[in-house]
Amino acid sequence: ADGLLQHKTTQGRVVRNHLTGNLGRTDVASVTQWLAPIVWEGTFDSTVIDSIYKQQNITVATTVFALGKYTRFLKDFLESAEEHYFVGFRVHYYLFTDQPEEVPNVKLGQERYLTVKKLPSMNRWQDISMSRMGILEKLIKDELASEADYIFCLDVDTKFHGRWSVESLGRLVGVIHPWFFDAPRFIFTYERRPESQAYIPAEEGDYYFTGAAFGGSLEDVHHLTKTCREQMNIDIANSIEAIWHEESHLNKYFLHNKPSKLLSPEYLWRDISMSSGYVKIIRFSHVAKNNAEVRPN
Ligand code: 2GW
Ligand code: MN
Repeated sequence: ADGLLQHKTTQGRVVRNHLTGNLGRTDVASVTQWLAPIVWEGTFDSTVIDSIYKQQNITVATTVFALGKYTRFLKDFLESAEEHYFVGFRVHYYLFTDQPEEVPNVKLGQERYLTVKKLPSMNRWQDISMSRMGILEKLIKDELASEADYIFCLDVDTKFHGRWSVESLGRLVGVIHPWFFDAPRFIFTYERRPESQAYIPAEEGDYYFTGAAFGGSLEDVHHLTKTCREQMNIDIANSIEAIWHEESHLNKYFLHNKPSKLLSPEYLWRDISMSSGYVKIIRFSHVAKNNAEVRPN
């Protein structure tokens, strides 16, 4: 009887048909109201999805900024990425720093590349964080077109602990903020002042996304970074700074430009000492950092 319900794929793997599919989660939503998948452990088959992308010869540009004392995070970031991030696929890191001499010498695997770009030092950390949008906009436009297919933009005070790979790819990809994935909308820390371009009214908004990780196709991420940069410039002209800086503008952008794929907080957890029954595997997390020690002001 099982023969009717199953068939063999070309790889010879037995899969169930659409009526008896064995993938999925019942404890968390794995699709949005606009039918974008929300990627959780248990919602995809890594062997199947790897074999699809293996045929495509893709390059994933990955940007990270490390200015001032944040260069200390680079070693763990890069070493853990080499262990867990798009393993077996071509990755090109673009690392922006004011101190190229502090970039550690991390051994990269085959088809893994690192380009270091020098930036001037900045005094205000809010400027570091917010200037990323304009710098990424320019990188994508001037350099990436013939170099990469997808891009992810990541915080550096982070580390990989588990697989982050092709299951995360999509046209426009947002990561649900680990503090708010189980919170009701009124808790979300969207910008609430109508004077800011990042303003989101109380009755709007679907998810609260982190600024620490986002990505997608070059075209879509270019439009995202350009829009956020423009909106932040309008705010500057109006002498207002959004509560969570470019993260607030990113959330506004995603409200009107729905991500085509969402990544669960497995893809940016708070720090590994924290746990949640929903998060079966921590793939990427913030590292616990001593703010007083690493932040200049
Ligand atoms: C220095 C003082 C205070 C805060 C940040 C910095 C700082 C940040 C720095 O001295 N050098 C530096 O390279 N950065 C870069 O900015 C670095 O890539 C870092 O990961 C990123 C964001 O700063 P971070 O990680 O300290 O902020 P979080 O983890 O509290 O970030 C969330 O909120 C930010 C906006 O306020 C961003 O949206 C960020 O993406 C979010 O994760
Ligand atoms: Mn961070």
